[in-house]
Amino acid sequence: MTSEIKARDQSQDQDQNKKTQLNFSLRTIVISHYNEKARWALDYYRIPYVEHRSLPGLHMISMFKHQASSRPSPTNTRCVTPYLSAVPDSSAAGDLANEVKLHDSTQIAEFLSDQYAAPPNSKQSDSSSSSSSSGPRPNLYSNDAATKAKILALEERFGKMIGPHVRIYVYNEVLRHSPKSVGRAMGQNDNVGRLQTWIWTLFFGLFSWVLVKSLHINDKSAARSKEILRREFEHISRVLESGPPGPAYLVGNQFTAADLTLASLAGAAVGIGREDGYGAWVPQLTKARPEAQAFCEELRQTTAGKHILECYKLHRGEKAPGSSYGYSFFGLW
Ligand SMILES: N[C@@H](CCC(=O)N[C@@H](CS)C(=O)NCC(=O)O)C(=O)O
Repeated sequence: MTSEIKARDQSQDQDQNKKTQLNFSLRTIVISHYNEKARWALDYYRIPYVEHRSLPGLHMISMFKHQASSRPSPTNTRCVTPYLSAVPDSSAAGDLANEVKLHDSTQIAEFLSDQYAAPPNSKQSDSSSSSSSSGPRPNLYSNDAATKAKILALEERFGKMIGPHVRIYVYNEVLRHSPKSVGRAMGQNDNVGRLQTWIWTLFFGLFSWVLVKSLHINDKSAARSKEILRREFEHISRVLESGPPGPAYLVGNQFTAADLTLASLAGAAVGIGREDGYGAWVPQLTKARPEAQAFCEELRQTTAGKHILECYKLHRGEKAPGSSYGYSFFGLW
């Protein structure tokens, strides 16, 4: 390595450090796949953050003071998660006018990539870096406008065609067809503070009923979602199979926000869990009803399914060093 490259790398690392002088706090519904996307983007750029985790329904309490200005979609409330806030550390201590507030996983990934990706033409910018490589990570959105538009279009597609259908399909299995203990376990396994665990365990029947009713979860909607997922996996498999020679990614030969979005939103459908890097304990379809296990296995065998498993293996990595969990109410919430 020449001294010129070394000096450039050092200055990039210093630049990175300067930028991490923002204090990041992420409010999540801990098990949610859209929240996994935001967590993954933070972990990918190794940005330390405090995660304030909630369970579905109880997130309204955690998000009460941080609501979005409007409902992003008919299936969301103004308490929608993920919610990322970034407050400058020393330069403007306490100056909340400079606070960054983002209520959408794509906006979060784009913001982090803009701020923390390796600069164009640097040695890291065009490599297909795995989670173990050091130095700033490549841009998740590409520096080329046409490529970025493609990535954003795929993200939007997955946000509509995968995210909501994985939610309906998985909730139908877990809340309506699995033993109650599996649904209750979402509030256990170190997912949240102790008070939330108690409330969830005690009132699980009520939470489950509200989720099922409000998200219109039943066998008919789940069957429709299952079919949509099956078709979407076929489509994604074709995209991956028709790509340029070299490592198979959705856009070009490099891991981008399109792959990250697909892997986070569809992970639960192919049985991804905490041991694969998912940032929470989630019920495993591999342990659900035989028909759910069979569908999980069917998806895992597709090119798209294999790609998701591979993305977790190569790019999910660990929680960003220096990150922690935020608790309130005497450490119980
Ligand atoms: N388009 C949004 C969707 C986020 C979303 O659907 N969040 C769900 C969790 S899976 C949520 O917070 N629902 C509860 C609510 O809206 O109050 C994103 O990508 O961030």
